[in-house]
Amino acid sequence: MFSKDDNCPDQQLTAILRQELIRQRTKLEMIASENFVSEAVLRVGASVFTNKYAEGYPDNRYYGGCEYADELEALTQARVRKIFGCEHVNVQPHCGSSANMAAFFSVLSPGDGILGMSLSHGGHLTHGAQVSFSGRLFKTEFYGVREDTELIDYDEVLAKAEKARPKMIIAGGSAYPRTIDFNKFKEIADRVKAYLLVDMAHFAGLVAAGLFPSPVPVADIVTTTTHKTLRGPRGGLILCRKSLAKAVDDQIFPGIQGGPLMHIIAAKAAALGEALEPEFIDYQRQVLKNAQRLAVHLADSGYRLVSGGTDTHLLLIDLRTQNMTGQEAEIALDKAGITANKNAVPFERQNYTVTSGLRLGSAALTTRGLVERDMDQVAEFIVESLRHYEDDSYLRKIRQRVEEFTLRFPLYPNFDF
Ligand code: DSN
Repeated sequence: MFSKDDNCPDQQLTAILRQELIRQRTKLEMIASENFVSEAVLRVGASVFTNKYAEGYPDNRYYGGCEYADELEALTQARVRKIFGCEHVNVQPHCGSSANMAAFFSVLSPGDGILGMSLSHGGHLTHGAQVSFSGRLFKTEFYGVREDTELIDYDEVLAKAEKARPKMIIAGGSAYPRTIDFNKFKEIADRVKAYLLVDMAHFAGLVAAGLFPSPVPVADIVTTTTHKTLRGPRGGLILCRKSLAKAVDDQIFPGIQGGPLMHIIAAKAAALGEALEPEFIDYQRQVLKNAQRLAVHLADSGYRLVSGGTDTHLLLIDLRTQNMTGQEAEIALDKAGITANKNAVPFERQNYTVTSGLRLGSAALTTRGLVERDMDQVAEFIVESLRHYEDDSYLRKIRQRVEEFTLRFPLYPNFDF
């Protein structure tokens, strides 16, 4: 990232970077797993720590010159412990997938059983899907939501756990809009002597602000990404009790990763510093209010929301009653300047490249400064775009209105390429 006064000599690269900045500025970002980091986090993520190899852990490295890397990693760990109250944290995972992989490998062996939430019911690829390492290496069973309430079916979780006797149960996911009862999961896990892993990637920011139940005191291991509601750089974390610390650390390095990305760890520290400020709680409260306002507006406009609404930053529209696919909706919204993603809905009949759902999130728009009345306008843009999803010239007109609307919420005003 360059300031307006800097000159980047690589014109070809500059053009791409500039276009992406313009895209982010002029569209409405509603992918539930995305956010906009602060300018401070951006700058720190581009620091000289990108030059440093630091395999190992603080005070136990395989390279010289790690004294400041040690200080940085210890500071980042301390901030995670302060925010989430965990006994131990590994701040090195490059992403959520590697955090989950290391968490699995720390207590499981290939061939062991796992029980995770089905992808189409809101789970995640790394919770046992066949196309991911998790489904290839482990014997997977899935639980889902009840057809009537679209809430997690804890009776089914218990029944599946008693039948399959998995060594690990996984809670959390990517498209489940409701609160999760971690105590119930723990009771079930204890009953079958399984580990409980909670993947809190989506709602970690809400947990940090005390607005969503914390899995940390309950679960054996908690994984998260840092770039969703937590509003940090792209990356992961693993939180656990002291008794599992060595097993987890050994699986991140040397188990599955090499040198940690120290510049990203620095950016994690910067974001965690922001999460410790009182304004972060205000931000997360607004994230919830914005998601709820969007949900109400869409429901009033005739759209069916999976589970009827949301307790989090995300909501999932079931488009089956509109005779539209998720793919069609995603494309239409993109033409209108709204970025979102198609998503499977519970009891999905379409394949994963088409789907019957559309997932929307409020975290990124809230960072841009939108409040409830602005979400009404956003909901109107969405409703109009979906109504006219086959009319490109209409969608182009909405695109112009969206662009004008985004000018009211400046993004990275001090940056340019
Ligand atoms: N791919 C992320 C999401 O969009 O939810 C999860 O890793």
